[in-house]
Parts: sequence; C-alpha cells; structure tokens
Amino acid sequence: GRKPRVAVVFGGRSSEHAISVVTAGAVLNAIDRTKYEVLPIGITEDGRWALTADAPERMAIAERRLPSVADLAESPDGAVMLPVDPASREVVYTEPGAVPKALGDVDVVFPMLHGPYGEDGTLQGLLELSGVPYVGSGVLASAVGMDKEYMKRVFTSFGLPVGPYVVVRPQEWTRDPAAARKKIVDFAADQGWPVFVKPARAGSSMGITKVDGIQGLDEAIEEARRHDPKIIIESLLRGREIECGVLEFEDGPRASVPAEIPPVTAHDFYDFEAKYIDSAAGMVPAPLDAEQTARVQELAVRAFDAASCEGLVRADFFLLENGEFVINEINTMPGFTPISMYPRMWQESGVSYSQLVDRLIEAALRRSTGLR
Ligand code: G1L
Repeated sequence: GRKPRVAVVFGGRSSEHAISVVTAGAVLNAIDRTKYEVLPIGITEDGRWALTADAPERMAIAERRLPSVADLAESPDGAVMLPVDPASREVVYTEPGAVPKALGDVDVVFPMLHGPYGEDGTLQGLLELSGVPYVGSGVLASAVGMDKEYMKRVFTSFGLPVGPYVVVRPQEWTRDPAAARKKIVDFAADQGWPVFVKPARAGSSMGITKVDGIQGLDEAIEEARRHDPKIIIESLLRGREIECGVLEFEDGPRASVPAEIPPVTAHDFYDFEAKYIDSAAGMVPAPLDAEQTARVQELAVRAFDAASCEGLVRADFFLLENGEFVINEINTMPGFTPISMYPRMWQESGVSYSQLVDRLIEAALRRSTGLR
C-alpha cells in the first residue's frame, strides 16, 4: 500500500521556537523517504498552524539569523497558512476541517514543541482525541516530566533516590506568606545554602535562581513565581553530572552509554542554551567504571518505567562524592539535534541519528496497533 505519512509538528509559541525549527530540519533530513512520506507542520510564534514547504535546508541557522516558521510559511513555494486565530477565546473554525483534516490524513505525528502546550502532555492529549499515533511519551509521562514535584514523588514511590527539596504551592502565599517563606528558610538552614529556587513546571531553565543566602531569597521566589505559581526549592548536590539515554526497542527500553556534563564555569548551572546548542561540551562516554555505568543505566531504565515513558527519555543524575547516584530529572523531549547529548549517547552506543528517528517512528506505529 502507500507509505505511512509522518507529520513533523514544530515551532510554536515558545522561547525555543528556533531550536525546534532547527531540530525539525535535522529530523526531516534523517527520515527515510523511501519508507515514509513527510508532512512538515509549523506553528508560528503567534500560534498559527501552517503546512510548510519540505525544505530542511531553510531550517538551519544561517549567518546571524535564526530560522522561524513565519519565514518558512511566507515563502513562495506552496506554503498554506491554516487560518486559526490564537488571540480569540472563542472556538474559531478553520476553513472547514483544516487542522483536523491535515492531522487526519497522517499516520503518525512527530511532536517537536517545547514547553507548555508541547511537551507537557496537552498536545499529546489532542493527538489522543484525534486518534493519531505519535512519537514519544503519552499524556501522563509528558505531564510528569514537566512537573518537578510530581517527578520526584513518582521516583520516590518507585524507590529511586532523589535529592532534598521542598514545594511551595500558590495557596500557601495567599493563606500565610510568612509561613511559606519560613518553610524555605528552614529548608535552607537544614540543608545548607545555596539552594536553587525553581518554577515547578517549566520547559527549560528559565526562572531558576541559585541563592547563596537569605538576602537573595525574595527576588528568587518572585522570579520563579513569574513562570509558575508553584515553586520548588532544591539543595545544591555536590558531585558529577551524569546523563543516560533510554530508547524503546522491540523488547523494551534499553539504556545508552552514559555521558558526563563537565562543570560549567561561565554559567551557574547548565542553562537551556548549553542544553540544546553547546552540547558538544559533554563527554561521551562518561569516564565511569563498569559498575557505575551499569548502575546508572539500571536507574535510567527504572526512571523510564516509573514515569511510564514511551519511545525515549533522557535521565539526568548526580554522582555524589559518596559514590551514590541521585536522579535529578527526566526529559521526555531532550535536545535532539545530531550534536545534542541524547543522539550523541546513542551514536556511541551503535544507533545512528537516522536509526534513532526510524526506531522512534516504528515504536509509535507499533503502539498504535495496541493499547498504550
Ligand atoms: F518525538 C520525540 F522523539 F519524542 C522527541 C520530540 C522532540 C524528542 C525530542 C524532541 N525535542 C524537541 O523537540 C526540542 C528539544 C527541539 C524541543 Cl522540546
């Protein structure tokens, strides 16, 4: 019969719009065209859906210019803008059936949107309702992966070691702000400064502050709450940063060779630029002994299972000075350019970038024929 049609959905209303476009370009380049038909669907920075030209060469970083969906869609070669008004609170009907039709004709979606409405499970929910299979984790794992509190609760309940933390919910500030603040001060007194003050749900490292003492606390809290009314406070874990990729094979998830992220000097922590762009800095494989490697791989697969991930996940750890691994977080949509850590870890494990893309599509198509 005809080739399965893969829709790559990218761009979106996110600070990482351009990274998504660049990554989608790499994925479009890697998809085996003898096996699949490809439909690139871009979402502009103001939220309009567009069927863009299949032109990966225009999705790379050019001199001093980041690619965008608007640029792709406004090109002369056959782009079709689907008229969806993002500003309206009303249900806006597109040209009869425009978005559903574009999605209805595809066999699998490769979602490449960052942050809220992309990797937090909402797009996955829309795809579930549309009955279209998609690459990667479902609604639950995506939402868990986006919420640092629930991530830790899930890990803990599955026996995975997590670092010390405290959560402050929005109602705690309205009910008793002094008590909410004291909760954080007591935590820091207990665990020691510095602490990291973070929005509980955020795609990247935005809104995160490292706080060295009580004098910097209020500003850090305000900054985190600008991104999410729920915040989480974590203590600094001294140790090495180790990452491990997990990929779903026919017989279940397997772990890649782990990598080590060297301590960053220019930034206080591994920020989102470093995460998605300067990933060449990571050491693959991480210089670990056989026992440490086996241990972190086991924990990574257990994290994948604990959060009921599908397709892939990148699990990030600290290797503490006492030799124990602590899981920091999982990322259901890790940096995914050919030079990002996740693809590099699999490259080193014998799975090339195009094989990775192929395995992910195959896993999504396999799932579509059974219960998730
Ligand atoms: F679909 C996958 F494979 F699950 C997938 C989708 C998106 C993996 C990684 C990504 N990553 C990205 O889209 C991004 C890093 C460009 C933004 Cl989240």
